[in-house]
Amino acid sequence: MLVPVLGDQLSLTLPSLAGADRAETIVLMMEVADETSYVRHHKKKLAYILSAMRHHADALRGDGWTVDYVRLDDPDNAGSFTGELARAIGRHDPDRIVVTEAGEWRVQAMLESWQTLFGVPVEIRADDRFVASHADFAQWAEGRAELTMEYFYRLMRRRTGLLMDGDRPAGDRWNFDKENRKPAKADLLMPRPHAFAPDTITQEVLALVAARFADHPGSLDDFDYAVTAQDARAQADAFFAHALAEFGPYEDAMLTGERHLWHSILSPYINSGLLDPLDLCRRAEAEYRAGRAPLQSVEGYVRQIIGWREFMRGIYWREGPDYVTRNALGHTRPLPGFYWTGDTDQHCLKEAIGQTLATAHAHHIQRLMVTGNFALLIGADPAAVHVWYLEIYVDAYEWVELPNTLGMSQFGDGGLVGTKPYVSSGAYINKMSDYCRHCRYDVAKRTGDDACPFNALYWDFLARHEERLGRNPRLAMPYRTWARFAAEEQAAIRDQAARFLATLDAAEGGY
Ligand code: FAD
Ligand code: DLZ
Ligand code: SF4
Repeated sequence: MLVPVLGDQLSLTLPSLAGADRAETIVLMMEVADETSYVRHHKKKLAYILSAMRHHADALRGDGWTVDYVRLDDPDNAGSFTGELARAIGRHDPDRIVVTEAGEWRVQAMLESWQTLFGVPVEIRADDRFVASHADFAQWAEGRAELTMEYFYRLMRRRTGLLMDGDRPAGDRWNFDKENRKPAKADLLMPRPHAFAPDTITQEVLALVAARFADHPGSLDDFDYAVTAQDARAQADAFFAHALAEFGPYEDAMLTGERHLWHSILSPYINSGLLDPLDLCRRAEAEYRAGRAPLQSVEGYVRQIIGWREFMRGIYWREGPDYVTRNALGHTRPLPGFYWTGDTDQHCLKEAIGQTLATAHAHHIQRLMVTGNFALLIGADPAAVHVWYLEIYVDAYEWVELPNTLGMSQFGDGGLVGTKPYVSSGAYINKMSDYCRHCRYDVAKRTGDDACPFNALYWDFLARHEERLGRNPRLAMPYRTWARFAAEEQAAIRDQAARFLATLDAAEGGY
């Protein structure tokens, strides 16, 4: 029997390995050009995935499996999963193939073609590393006028029993968001994620990536991600011990020079399979039950994982392969070139993009309310925005990145994931961060050479889309404010936005 294990299936308890006889099974792992190049992945993302794959092959061998591992620099490498499977069938002549379903439409289509292509029985098993199966989500969504994450999340809470006291949510409330959303102050005692020094396997991968993917964005310097389940668990331990308690209050805070705040920095490990998301939620609950972390933080953390993460996956598979083409607001502007260089005088963008290029990570509110917000305000093509997020973040796989970017952040799906576009003026960024204090622009101004660009762009966005968004009850307040501006003020704001957009259009780069 042959069991192909893909780069985001690095779990020893993978469904396709369940019940298999180690003596009769070949596990096939493939580094292939198709996967390393379908977008220009950030160099650190490539290094992380390839190193984690190589370490996982060793972990599988340590667990008694025979692993056939194809490296990217193998001169006979066929460059694709299907090409490598053909070669592996030639080597091993398997009586059947068992594989865990893929994480995206593109790869799932490959798995589904194999049986016909090779004339070998192929069993595709459901990925049980999620709480909700595709059928569960479809059943929940069936007949609902709106797919509200909050209601799906409550179902997941009941299903898992997480933070439940009998039939009631712990603390008698499902959601503690109101207590959260605090701005943070720089603090010398702020937790820091572990830095893992590259071992020889990682050093070899770093050299490979530097040589082969020199034209990909991002820096390889100071690579310090965990690449084994053991080290990923050490980072999880550090998060539970030092950061979880403050996770809720500071979830949406941003600070100059502080890349991580109280976030867990575990998404790369969860998404590639090194950590089990449900196990992390249970550990978070145990911290609450033991009185070491407040409910508002633990509930916030659990909601991100069994709420948002599961919900995004449900949307991705429910909406089908053409979800990526949705563009409800008809946006077409290329993404500015500074998304690949960080070379902008808007401090918030410089911080978020600069840290992204350096580390391949940014936390949620930077992704949503800085880079995502700006892209939406300028009317960037959601497909281009999607490609940027897919290539630039270490945790980005299409099933989770696309609904977050095209749906939640760019309103490309017209309100399926979020009921209103996540747009804001500079005021929100000023409230949640110290960025504006370090910026050459004045966040209080709407017009003039030193006015914060987010301000004019925000009102211009609302004015441009009034026909579509003007009746959205969640936008009633800003539309009322816009209507109260004098006609000259409105004209000056729109002129300010037009001049800013013209400058962007005249600049080099972007796609
Ligand atoms: P924490 O802040 O510590 O959160 C805990 C965990 O909750 C995360 O590890 C993650 O597993 C989960 N989580 C939190 N929010 C989300 C969410 N919206 N969707 C899914 N899971 C969530 N997350 C990805 O894993 N991959 C992506 O490609 C991705 N792309 C994004 C694109 C945009 C435009 C936006 C706005 C968000 C995106 N997110 C993505 C969600 C979120 O930004 C990251 O999960 C988070 O920043 C990861 O860092 P962390 O592990 O420190 O998270
Ligand atoms: C993202 C990625 C990259 C960059 N490289 C590989 C690879 O060489 N081999 C592999 O098995 N997987 C890789 N991956 C992850 C796959 O793209 C991932 O399994 C799919 O996105 C899931 O559908
Ligand atoms: Fe960003 Fe505007 Fe604040 Fe500058 S003033 S950091 S551009 S929000």
